[in-house]
Amino acid sequence: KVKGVLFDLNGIITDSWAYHSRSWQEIANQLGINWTDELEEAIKGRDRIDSLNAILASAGKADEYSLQQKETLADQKNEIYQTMLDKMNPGDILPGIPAFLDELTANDYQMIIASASANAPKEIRKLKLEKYFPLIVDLKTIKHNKPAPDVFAKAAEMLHLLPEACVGIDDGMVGVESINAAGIVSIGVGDPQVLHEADINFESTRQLTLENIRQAWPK
Ligand code: B16
Ligand code: MG
Repeated sequence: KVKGVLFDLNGIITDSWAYHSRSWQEIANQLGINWTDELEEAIKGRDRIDSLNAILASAGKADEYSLQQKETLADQKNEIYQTMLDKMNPGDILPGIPAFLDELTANDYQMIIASASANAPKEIRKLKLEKYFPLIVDLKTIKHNKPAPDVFAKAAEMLHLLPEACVGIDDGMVGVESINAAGIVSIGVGDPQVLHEADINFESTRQLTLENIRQAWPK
């Protein structure tokens, strides 16, 4: 029986993926790298340095930058993102999420944030969701970020639940991969063709209800 729900943050709780994307596009522009839909999907949910490496690799430029130059670029991206983050408020919570969080709380499910983002605690504060998410996986306690299983495996462990007692929700390919690798039922929210590896697909966060999940996954 499912007792715990593990939430990705960017793209599930809030649409800050759009801000991440815009920040990276500014960096790509600056480097003269062409932005494509494929690139966008490939980096969705990847951590900062992995995202930068994927952007550089897409233009065959991965070897042209030293580690230090890459760190500087990653810092620049985070500065752009942080400026956007300053304006984040509860109005930026995605549709359907407040009702879903209340429904889960009323039905005694446990909840935790399993995000690849170092900015997750700040975003939860900005969105005023600390009441639902006193627990956020601390990236310092894991070895490998998504798509490795660590983030979601750690989230289940922090709830003192076995993987089979949890479901994980993510909007990125690497996130769905991470959930699956942890042996947890995966819900992919977004384009089902992109997130075809997910056990359950929803096109929008509006569809996140207990009833819809039970119908899609009767086990
Ligand atoms: P930061 P999620 C991910 O968050 C974002 O989707 C991804 O675009 C970002 O690069 C990554 O966090 C790292 O974020 O630069 O803030 O540490 O979707 O896993 O909640
Ligand atoms: Mg995400």
